[in-house]
Parts: sequence; structure tokens; C-alpha cells
Amino acid sequence: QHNVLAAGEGLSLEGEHLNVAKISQSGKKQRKNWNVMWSVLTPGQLRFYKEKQETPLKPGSKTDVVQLCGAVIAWTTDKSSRKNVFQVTTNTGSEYLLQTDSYSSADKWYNGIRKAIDNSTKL
Ligand code: I3P
Repeated sequence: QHNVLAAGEGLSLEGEHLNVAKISQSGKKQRKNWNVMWSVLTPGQLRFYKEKQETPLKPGSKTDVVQLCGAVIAWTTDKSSRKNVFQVTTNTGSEYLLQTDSYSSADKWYNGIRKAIDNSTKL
């Protein structure tokens, strides 16, 4: 069965500040440290920029590129005292918590990332 989606439909979200904590890198636990990141969702990737106008390939860039193929997303209430927190786990074992105080915004990002994962994971 084919899941018909127009190219890119519902798979991109441009530009919003989200609170992001990377809690594991390649399966290794990291100290939780929330940062405000300018977040951009493209069909197969979630990118976090330190600055809104940051150029992706700038030397010393703090940009983090999360590959969504094979990733898993889930709401979580036990990994943070904050509200509206969800976790993205990559297929290489990196774990990110994402959060924003606005439920509608968190839900929009959750659903956008979930669709992007589904779309980049299917063969
Ligand atoms: C952490 C910091 C985080 C908090 C975390 C604390 O302390 O306060 O904001 O996570 O709680 O350990 P520190 O800055 O000293 O590392 P939340 O805001 O998500 O609750 P945790 O240990 O329960 O994860």
C-alpha cells in the first residue's frame, strides 16, 4: 500500500526557538544541558542552530544535524520536570529532548518530526 504524500507536504517546519537538551551521544549518556536552539525541520533532517542566521557550514558552527531516518520519537514525562517534552532517538543512539512551553507549538513539532521520520524511514 502506498501512502500518498505530495513532495515535502507536512515534512518541513521552518524556524522556531525550541529548548533542546542532548542527553546521549552515540549511546553514551551526556549531562543534561538545555539550550535554546533555532530549529529547522527539512524532509530528512532536524537541524539546530545556535543563531537564527547561522550558515550551516560556517567553521566552528554549533549546528547539530539530526538524521531522522530510523529515528524514534515519543512524548516523555519522566525525563524532565518541564511540560511538553518529547524525545527523539536517532538510529545511531543519540537522544535529544525537545521542549517549549506552548503545547500547540510542541505538538506541531512533534507531529512534523513524526511525519518526517515516517517518510524518511520507509523504503
Ligand atoms: C539540571 C538542570 C536541568 C534539569 C535537571 C537538573 O541541573 O536543572 O534543567 O532538567 O534535572 O539535573 P544542572 O544544571 O545542575 O545539571 P529539567 O529542567 O528538564 O527538569 P534532572 O536531573 O531531573 O534531569
